[in-house]
Amino acid sequence: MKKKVVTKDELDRWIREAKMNAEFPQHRAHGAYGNPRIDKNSEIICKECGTEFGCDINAGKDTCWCFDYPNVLKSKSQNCLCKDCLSKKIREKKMVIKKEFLDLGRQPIANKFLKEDEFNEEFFFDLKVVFDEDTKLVSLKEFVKPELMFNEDYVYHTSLSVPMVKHFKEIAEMLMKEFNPLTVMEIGSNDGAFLKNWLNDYTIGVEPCGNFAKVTEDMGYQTYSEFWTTELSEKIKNDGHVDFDLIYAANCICHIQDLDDCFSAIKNILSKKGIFVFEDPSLLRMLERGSYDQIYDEHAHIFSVTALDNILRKNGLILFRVDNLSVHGGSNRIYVRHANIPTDLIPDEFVRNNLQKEKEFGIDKFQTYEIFAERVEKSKEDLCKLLSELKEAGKKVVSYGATSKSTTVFNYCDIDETLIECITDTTPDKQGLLAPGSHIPVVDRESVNLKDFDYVFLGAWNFKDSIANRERDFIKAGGKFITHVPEVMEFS
Ligand code: DWN
Repeated sequence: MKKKVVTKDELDRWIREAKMNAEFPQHRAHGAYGNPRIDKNSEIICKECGTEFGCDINAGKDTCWCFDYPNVLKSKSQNCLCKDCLSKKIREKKMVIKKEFLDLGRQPIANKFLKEDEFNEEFFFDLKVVFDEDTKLVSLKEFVKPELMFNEDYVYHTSLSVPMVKHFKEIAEMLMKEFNPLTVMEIGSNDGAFLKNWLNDYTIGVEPCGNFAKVTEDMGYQTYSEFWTTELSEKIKNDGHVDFDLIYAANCICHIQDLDDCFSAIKNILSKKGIFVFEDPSLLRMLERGSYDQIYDEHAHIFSVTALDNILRKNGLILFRVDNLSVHGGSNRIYVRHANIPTDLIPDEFVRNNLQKEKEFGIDKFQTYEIFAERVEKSKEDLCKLLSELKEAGKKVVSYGATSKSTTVFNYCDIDETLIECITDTTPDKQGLLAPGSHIPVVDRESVNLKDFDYVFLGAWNFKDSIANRERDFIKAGGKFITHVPEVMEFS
């Protein structure tokens, strides 16, 4: 069943409605019309568990503590509930309180590079971010239809990134050595950078982008060109595959909107002693570095270990190891097994350390996200100011890497061709097209002499060191880099 998302606005509306309902002598914030057991004092009896609890209305106040919760008792015959029973009811009804903390404005599909004659049809949505008080998960308020993002035209080729190819070879070798799995499945197998390290007789891929599914099929790996769902896990079983000893996913699980379905699909097809390993950008690193551009349409969620621990448990899985990685601006690799099958894979000290570190940072507190939002606004102000000043001074700026992340930055900060002349990118499928929303031209790195520019904005700031090293001549010639992570600055 899909979760009903309760936004702050809806909550405010409920509170207003509840206040209006207070015209009745009895308290009825949750449809509790005519509670027959209102005592003379402020205590009333919980209809569900029979315990006495305090009612602020009965105590003579204008509002009650329960006005802060969604109105889940629709029937007029239902009476007031104590806090515990009300929370349980809210959970049962799958209503979750999600509080909005960040608005990154109108945004396009981050990887939909386009031609001029496609401008009229360009899709935009409101990129807002919410915090789930229950699970502590950070997600987009409005999800974009997966088919609009992940289809035949998807342009991010893992194998075009030399550091990422090395990364996947190393992780495959480590998993082989430490866990020795016989059967392997990768979810989000892209162009096979991870799969190719495994024997194709025992390894399959799942990849909704048809262009990439074809690549791995051609490499000899059976590839299901579908989105990962419980239904697909059933289909794979029905096709005769035995349960998998290793299920791996990199930069993919955070793309999946319905996490309960995703994890129950994993549980359905993971062998008894099997492990599920996935890596995605770390929420803690994003908050620490102010890298708000990790937020875009594809990233339905930005994971903390805390939220994953909560959601995995809910789905009968348990997290037993966490590796902190530097890739993609700071990621976590999460190791998971079945919760109810005893093994020697018990949660290690890194799990405890990560949970502790996140707690100390305040990852479970809404206020942390309000502070982050202020930092994001400041980053926008600083970047706009810097680029406008450079423009006025007649300086030329080029961007390096037409990344998904820079789609967020350019659209949030209203940066267009007047401030950044073009973007260089090594991906042939992006070259010759215009960047989503900002419509800044994307060109081949080889076609540009960086020395014709005064400044290079690092769209791919996560590869800062390797880019700066490769482009030493630009620096030697007096050129400067600009980055917005951890704050807007120039460096050379
Ligand atoms: O999860 C995702 C991650 C793994 O990759 C996706 N949802 C999409 C993508 O995000 P991204 O586009 O922000 O990723 P990168 O790896 O930071 O950027 C890649 C782009 O930058 C490519 O188009 C290649 C380009 N690039 C370049 O032109 N020169 C990258 C480097 C390092 C370079 O030197």
